[in-house]
Amino acid sequence: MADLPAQPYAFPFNPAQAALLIIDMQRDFLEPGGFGAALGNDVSRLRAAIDPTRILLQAARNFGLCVIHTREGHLPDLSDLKRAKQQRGRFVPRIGDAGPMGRILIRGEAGHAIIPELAPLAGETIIDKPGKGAFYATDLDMVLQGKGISQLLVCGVTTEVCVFSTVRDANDRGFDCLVLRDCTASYFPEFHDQTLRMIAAQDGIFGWVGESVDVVARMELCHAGPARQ
Ligand code: TIU
Repeated sequence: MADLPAQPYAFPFNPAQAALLIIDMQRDFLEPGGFGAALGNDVSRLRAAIDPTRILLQAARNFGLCVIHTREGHLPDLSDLKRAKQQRGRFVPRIGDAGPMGRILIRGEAGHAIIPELAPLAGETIIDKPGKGAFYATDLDMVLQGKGISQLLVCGVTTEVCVFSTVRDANDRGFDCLVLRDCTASYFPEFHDQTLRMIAAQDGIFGWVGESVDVVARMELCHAGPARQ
C-alpha cells in the first residue's frame, strides 16, 4: 500500500504489519469525577478526539486492521500502585479513593472503562497498564511481536503524558509510530501541539504525525484487507 501524507515526510503504511493503538480513552480521563478531573483538569478539552477516533476505529474494523486498546489503572488492593504515583501532588481525591464513577483509576470500576463511543469489541486486545507508557509492566511488546506488528497508528490521551511516553518507548523498541493529530488530545492545547512537533522534529526523531482522514481514506480504498484481529 502507498505512503500516507504525514509530517515530516510520507509514512510508509503497511497495513499487514500495522496496529491501531488507542491509548487510555477512559471515562476516568474524559468525564467529570475521574482521575483527570481529580488532578484539576478541564476534562472537556479531551472530547474533540472522540469523533475522529470513532470514525478511524470503524474504518479499521471494516478493513480488518489489528486494533489494540489500553487502559491505565490499578488493582483494587493497590499492590501495583507505586508510592510515588499514589502520593504525587497535593490534590484530593487520589487514585483508589471513592468518586462518582467508583474508585478512581481502579480496574473494574465504572470510571476505568473505555468511553462507550470507543468500547472494544470482543476479540480486540485490551492492555491494562499501571504506568504512563503502555509497554511498562504489560504484555504489549510480546503481543505486538506475536502479531507481527511493526507499525503503530497511535490515538488517545493525553498527548504529552501516556501517548508520548508510549511513543518514546515504542521508538526505542523498533516500532514506527504514526501519531494521529486529531485522534489525540491534551488538557493543555499547547502541550498537544508541542508534543506533536517534538515527535516529527529532526526529520522524525520519534516518528510521524498525520491526520485520521488520510488513514481512513486509504483503508476505504482497499476493499479486502488482511484478515487479522
Ligand atoms: N494526567 C494526564 O495528562 N494523563 C494521565 O495521567 N494519563 C494518561 O495520559 N493516560
